Amino acid sequence: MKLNKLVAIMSLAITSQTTFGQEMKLMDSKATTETKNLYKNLQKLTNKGVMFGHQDDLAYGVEWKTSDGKRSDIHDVVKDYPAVFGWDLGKIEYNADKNLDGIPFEKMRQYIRQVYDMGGINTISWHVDNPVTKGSAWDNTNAVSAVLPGGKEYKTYQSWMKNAANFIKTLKGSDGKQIPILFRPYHELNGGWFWWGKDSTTTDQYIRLYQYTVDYLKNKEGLHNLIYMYNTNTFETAEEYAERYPGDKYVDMVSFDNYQFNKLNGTEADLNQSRDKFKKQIRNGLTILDAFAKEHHKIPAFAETGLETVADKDWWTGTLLDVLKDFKISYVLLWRNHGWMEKEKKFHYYAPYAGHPSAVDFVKFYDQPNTFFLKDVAKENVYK
Ligand code: BMA
Repeated sequence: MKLNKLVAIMSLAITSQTTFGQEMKLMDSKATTETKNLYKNLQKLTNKGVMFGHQDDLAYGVEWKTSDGKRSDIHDVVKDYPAVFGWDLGKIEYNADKNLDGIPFEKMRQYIRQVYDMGGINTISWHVDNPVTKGSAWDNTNAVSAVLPGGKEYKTYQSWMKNAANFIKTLKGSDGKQIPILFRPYHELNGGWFWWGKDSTTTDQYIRLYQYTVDYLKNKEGLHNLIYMYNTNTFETAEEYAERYPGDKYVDMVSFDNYQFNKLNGTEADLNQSRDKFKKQIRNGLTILDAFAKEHHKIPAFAETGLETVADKDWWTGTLLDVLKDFKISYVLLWRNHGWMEKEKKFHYYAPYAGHPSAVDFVKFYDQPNTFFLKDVAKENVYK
């Protein structure tokens, strides 16, 4: 073997070791044992394949609205659950009974426990209302300066964070342990639609908000079961991705969201165009994310994606996996299976259900050795 080839192979081995190696540590030095173990096992799993995640998976599906927590559109198709389950805290700020999409918090708590008990992983986002106007998260009226120390809604926001913290504190497994959560606050930060987004905040304000939230939950509330995620929406350059990064001491995982959009007019041309654009975007995004994760020693994830109604029957292997197979990424999460939306007069869902045209291809996706669902992950005992 030529020396330069040997050096190349050795440096490759070293790079991949330092990427997801032992020195990657949670930024919270007081993290619970289960949380530390989960982080360590996420690194291990990321080297082997990609976990499949789904938002609100156990709560409802396209054709059903309530369940005992066993039903899942994914399970109906592959007889296995996702490995990662997404939940959203929107409306916890008022101690409401239900979240913004109608899931009773009481039930959410049970689902999260069930996931942990089964050996799966929970991730939480928070579409928190605008603290100034009390409009939705999508009300992008400037609000960040008002909630930072000295601001006029500081006290209100403290109480909102307290309500979120109190809910998180109640998340315990049957073993009595605090359940580790991949927490993804202030997501899609480079979009302009949320009040913490680019159109309503400066870079400095965003970073202060993120850091202040972490410090509050970790130091004031004493929560040590959170793995913090940095999350952007679609982006083009490494500079754009890094612009509002709150720093290595505040983040454990790095991620982005990116959806495929087509006009859903059913034409071949429309689909081909949106598919090409999406594949290009996510390949570019994952390439930049991979380099950023390596440089900062963080675990990468593809935190939200999907094509509404999965209007492409080979989407799972032909589009999603066709790009993901070239990257090391901890998980990919598909957004929620709401079903029919009366107001919008359209279907809103991102994962297949039994009998859906893409279900056959989804089984193919499931059968790949490098796509992980609950059975694969439960075997690994990720909290041990
Ligand atoms: C959006 C849509 C909304 C939902 C929100 C928060 O993408 O699914 O219907 O309220 O996410 O889950």
